[in-house]
Amino acid sequence: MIVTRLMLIHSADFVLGAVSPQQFPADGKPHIAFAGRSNVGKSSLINCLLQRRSLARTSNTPGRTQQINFFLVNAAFWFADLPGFGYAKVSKEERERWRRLIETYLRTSEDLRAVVFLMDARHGPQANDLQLLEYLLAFEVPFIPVLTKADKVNKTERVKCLKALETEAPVLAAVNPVLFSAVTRSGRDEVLERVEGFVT
Ligand SMILES: Nc1nc2c(ncn2[C@@H]2O[C@H](COP(=O)(O)OP(=O)(O)OP(=O)(O)O)[C@@H](O)[C@H]2O)c(=O)[nH]1
Ligand SMILES: [Mg+2]
Repeated sequence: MIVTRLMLIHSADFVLGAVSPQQFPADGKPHIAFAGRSNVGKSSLINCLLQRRSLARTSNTPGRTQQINFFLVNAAFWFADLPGFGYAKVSKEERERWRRLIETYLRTSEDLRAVVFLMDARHGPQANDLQLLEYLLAFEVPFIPVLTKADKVNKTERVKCLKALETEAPVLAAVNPVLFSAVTRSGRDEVLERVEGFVT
């Protein structure tokens, strides 16, 4: 039997919320970013990975994370919680500002190793998700696809979501999306293992 030892999280601290590119950490430590539509579960996944109840703020109010929140993990690498995109109730200007901030981050961050790409397991890829995918491909950023809220789907819905991914975003389907639930914590170890592969 092969026993792989999973990375231990011994420290995790919120360091800053960046509203402009000058604030992005550039200390040479690797970055892993978490991206996806508003309310998809980015902050919940970060809290689950870091074993902290509310380090990253979660909410029932979509669009609450309006800056790029940076967490330093094990004093060795950064987690970047990107603002959720695609939330209809914010102004057009605000949405455009977020889009530019995210785009600049993905395009210019030298230490960005991979993006954890979150999609809701109930809905499959949406137009906004495909836009994000285009950025990642254009800027050559590797990605780890994660289907969130797995506790809310049954097997039939899960299969349907995976089929939709295969047709609409075969490049995502090809790298084996991880099914994750912040409620049951299923999929946590697999996400962490893949993250580890990019930061060590
Ligand atoms: N059932 C279930 N609910 C979840 C899961 N993950 C997140 N949620 C809920 O979904 C809502 C949004 O979660 P967040 O983690 O705040 O989502 P987010 O992507 O960070 O949202 P923004 O920062 O607004 O873009 C919260 O009410 C969470 O409790 C999950 O795996 N299962
Ligand atoms: Mg959030």
